[in-house]
Amino acid sequence: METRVTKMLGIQYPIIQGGMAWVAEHHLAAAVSAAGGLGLIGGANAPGEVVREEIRKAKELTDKPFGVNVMLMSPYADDVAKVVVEEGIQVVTTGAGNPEKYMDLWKSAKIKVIPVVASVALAKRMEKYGADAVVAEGCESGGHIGEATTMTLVPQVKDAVSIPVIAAGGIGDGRGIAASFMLGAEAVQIGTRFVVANESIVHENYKQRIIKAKDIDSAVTGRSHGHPIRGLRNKMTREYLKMEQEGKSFEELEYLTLGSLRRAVQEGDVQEGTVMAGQIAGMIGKEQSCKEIIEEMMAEASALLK
Ligand code: TUI
Repeated sequence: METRVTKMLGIQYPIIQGGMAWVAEHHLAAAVSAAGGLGLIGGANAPGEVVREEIRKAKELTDKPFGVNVMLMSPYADDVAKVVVEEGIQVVTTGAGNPEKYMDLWKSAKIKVIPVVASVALAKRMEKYGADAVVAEGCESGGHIGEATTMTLVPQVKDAVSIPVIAAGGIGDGRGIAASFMLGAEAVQIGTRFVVANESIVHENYKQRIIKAKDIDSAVTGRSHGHPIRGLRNKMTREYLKMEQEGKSFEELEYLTLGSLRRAVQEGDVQEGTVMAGQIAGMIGKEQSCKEIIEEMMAEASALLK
């Protein structure tokens, strides 16, 4: 399944890993890249120097290319944008905003720039500003999401741009990959399934919460203040949604979630922490290595696309 994306990135399989905050650290990124996909280190809200360390540790684990996701709402986004250039990173994805102001810097460093978009408008704008591909991410995804579903967004983005489109949101097996290709994608971005990978450092409670999740177990918090986040239902999401209904302010809601993703990922507090995950969690049934995940998905997809 060679596509413009596999050729551009020098990867064996058309699979890129989501740049998940707190989850996408060097072990996971290196394992996905070593298995023939494109691993990513998630910059999230981390300072530039922390991201630099992660990049260096990933380089020790694999010779294969890997990328960095720059989370544009981070107060450290400017620093991370420079660190990726200094560390010779060849692929950058961006999320939760418009990366226009970094395009010149990255393009002059010959970095492949792949913004994650949730609308046709941003996809077109990114192409105009020199993006090499876009990830069209539907609202089935975990974490910060837009409004459109993957099924509706991917073909509309495909029709609107000439650069390759990578599908994301709700993809967790070979059927999802095959379906994405039918919609015009030339690769997929996978998040939730890699959260439960053996190489993922998230707390076992977090992995088990995903493994036990059912189809309708996720909820979207933050719609009232324009920053919707999808995660698995728990005490935190119930309280958050109740406070949103009561019209509580952004500050009060923010206070509730301060550090809550870290608490779930590192301490395993899956009741009061934030368990970001996509709607496909209901289909994910076991922990496997990144290599097993990728090879199983590719075998299924290849058989369907024959
Ligand atoms: O970025 C993501 N997913 C994320 S980022 C994240 S960390 C975080 N934590 C707390 C609050 C906010 C973020 C967790 N999950 N996915 C890519 C993505 N980007 N989804 C949607 C968007 C997006 C939305 C609106 C991109 C651009 C945009 O508008 C930009 C503009 O200026 O038009």
